[in-house]
Amino acid sequence: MKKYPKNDLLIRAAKRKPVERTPIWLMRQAGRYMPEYRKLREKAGDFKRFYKDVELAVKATLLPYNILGVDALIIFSDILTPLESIGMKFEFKEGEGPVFENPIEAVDDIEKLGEFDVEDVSFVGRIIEEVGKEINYNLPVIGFCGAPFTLAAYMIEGRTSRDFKKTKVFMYENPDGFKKLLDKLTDMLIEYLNFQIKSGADAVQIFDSWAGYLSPDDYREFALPPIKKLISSLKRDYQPVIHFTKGVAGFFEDMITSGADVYSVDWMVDLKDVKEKINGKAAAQGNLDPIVLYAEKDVIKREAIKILDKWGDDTGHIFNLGHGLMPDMSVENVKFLVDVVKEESRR
Ligand code: 1CP
Repeated sequence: MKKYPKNDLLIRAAKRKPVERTPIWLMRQAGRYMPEYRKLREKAGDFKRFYKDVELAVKATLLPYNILGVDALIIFSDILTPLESIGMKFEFKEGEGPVFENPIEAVDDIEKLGEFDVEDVSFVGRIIEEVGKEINYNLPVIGFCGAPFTLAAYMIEGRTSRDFKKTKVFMYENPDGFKKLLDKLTDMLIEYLNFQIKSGADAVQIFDSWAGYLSPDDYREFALPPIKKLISSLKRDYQPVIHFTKGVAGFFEDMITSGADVYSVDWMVDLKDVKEKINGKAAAQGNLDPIVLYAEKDVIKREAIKILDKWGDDTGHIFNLGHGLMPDMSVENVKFLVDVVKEESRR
């Protein structure tokens, strides 16, 4: 039976209910910057084997629980995890990231994609269940997925990109075909996130990491509608939805119509403006520049307090970075940030 988490600060902040202090967790909190992570990674051999191995993935998820003392655990997986089920073939190459064997090159390739079968990702459900049990339901467990646009971009580029040339040319030349792909991914993600919630996820985050490369018009036409459909199709009880977009400054007003409980923003927007624009209708997450963590501790403290002050004492803020932790960051500095936020945000 699913249990409600004992420390529910994140859920309360997401629902704008009173909190004693600001909850904090960090994107990419289980990652290469931790020596313990690197050991698990070595044991697994390759990254895909790592996230499919329930025992190892649970251990990775738990690392920030024991080492950092964060207020939520995001399951160890990847946004690309469900894509194998629909026939996408990819590997994670050392130093390169994901590389696809069969990227989408033409509208015909979309028709050839298979049907999503949630059984193919049953390991994700087991990881969520096991993490909950391991921590005796002390903290919320966050499930996640990539947003339809961001996943489509990986499928078309076939690898990491800095300009999304193939994706955009495909989108401009075949807008209907591109929307067909987004629809297909949206249906898959509805099933995938509902499965994660059913397996015990206490919150879900949608990562639209690359939508910030779109013009506001294209964001409204292509990226936003599938997210609205995804969020409105989730069967949830108390579980909040967190919607993350990187590079959101140009269309923040549009983003906040997606229907999420929490909007996760990067450091290129001012949290004070975010609060004003949200106007009490949702919560926000973010938005420390991760680079701050390379600086001296007094700088980390000063910049963290600056963010806390921008939101003020009201509930509705979840502290996080504007994007993920990097592999060469110091665990000591990351832990220091967590401690500072817990201490300085006490009401
Ligand atoms: O070498 C390794 O050990 C693999 C590095 C790695 C890790 C630790 C990858 C490959 N994925 C992950 C885990 C991961 N990915 C998590 C786990 C939970 C946590 O946050 O601790 C999450 C939430 C993700 C999500 C993810 N994967 C995103 C969205 C977040 C973001 O950073 O914007 C994206 C874009 C990916 C794709 C991906 N997977 C891995 C890499 C190196 C990349 C990025 C490649 C690129 O820049 O395009």
